[in-house]
Amino acid sequence: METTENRQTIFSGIQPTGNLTLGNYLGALKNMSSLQSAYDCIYCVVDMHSITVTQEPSTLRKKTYDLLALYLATGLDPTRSIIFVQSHVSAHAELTWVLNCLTYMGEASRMTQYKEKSKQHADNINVGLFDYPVLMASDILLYNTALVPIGQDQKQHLELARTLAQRFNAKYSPTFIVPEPYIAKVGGKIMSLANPTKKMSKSDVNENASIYLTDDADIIVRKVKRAVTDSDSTIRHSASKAGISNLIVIYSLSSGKSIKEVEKQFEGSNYGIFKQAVADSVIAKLSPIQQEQKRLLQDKTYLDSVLKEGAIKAETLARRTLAKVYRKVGLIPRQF
Ligand code: ATP
Ligand code: LTN
Repeated sequence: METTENRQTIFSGIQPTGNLTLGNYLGALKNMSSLQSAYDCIYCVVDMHSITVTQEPSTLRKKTYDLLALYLATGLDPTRSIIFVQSHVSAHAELTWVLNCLTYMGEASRMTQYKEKSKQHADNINVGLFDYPVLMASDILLYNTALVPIGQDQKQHLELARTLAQRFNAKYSPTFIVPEPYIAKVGGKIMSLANPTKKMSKSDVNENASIYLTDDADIIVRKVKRAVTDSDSTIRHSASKAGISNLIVIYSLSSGKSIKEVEKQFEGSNYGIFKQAVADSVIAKLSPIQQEQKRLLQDKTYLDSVLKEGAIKAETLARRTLAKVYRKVGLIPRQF
């Protein structure tokens, strides 16, 4: 990692569960990759977050490698960034314990994601699910993170991380950097194709609601053509045209054109022509990523070497912070 004194640190993570969607790519992965040129980046596969809902162990193992390969295929570069799996650095769980003791039941209960997931998994509302945002705060705070690229849905969790950092700093002494969210102006919330007032989500049960990063060209064309739009026929970005606006954002991000340019390009076109162009630009973006991911998954030795190197580097940084935290709260240093 080319560390220079004045580069800020970025930390972000994605859970290795569900089928990642175009929303994950445009809202998170794409930015994670481009930020590498200006920041020291740390990117984590947050497998411990995944087990807050029931997981089949063999599927979780497979999905962890799938996500790692996807990270690399979208351009995350282990020679420039630290790329690792959360459970390989035990300091994440250890800092969570300390931060738990500074987190109020009330503030954790107010988390929207906790409330939603509790409804979705009513038979398994476990303490881990409740504690999810504290583990996320630990991920971030261990690395002196200045900026956290996330989608809009994670803003509330980041707010809690900020609160916990400030609370710890005030109670003991300045220790943690108070992190800022980094939310893309365009693409921070890609909407569902089936219901454009709802976020495109990898846990949506309706398969037509999301474009999965594994979808082939035919499926992408079919899903985009079926995307819910209004009965008007102008291709214009506006609050009253949620479906078309979402497709404009998707086209804009996958083609690299601004919203204005897209509106201009399709002035006078109909929805059919526009939808085909959206599908084509998504396919052009995703297909090289899919091929590279497939190639990488055949090279387990390489993937394991990336994980090893990433964990060693992350461990060194995380231990340093954890030791400081333990000392400040009054836990005596161990003697071996
Ligand atoms: P779930 O629906 O199971 O909660 P998710 O689709 O939100 O999952 P996460 O693993 O929680 O996926 O998110 C990974 C990253 O992708 C996060 O930074 C999240 O904010 C971002 N993200 C997820 N969905 C979208 C979306 N529709 N638009 C933009 N960013 C998104
Ligand atoms: N909660 C996040 C995933 C996540 C994360 C993080 C994101 C876990 N730890 C640290 C940024 C920084 C999610 O569901 N997208």
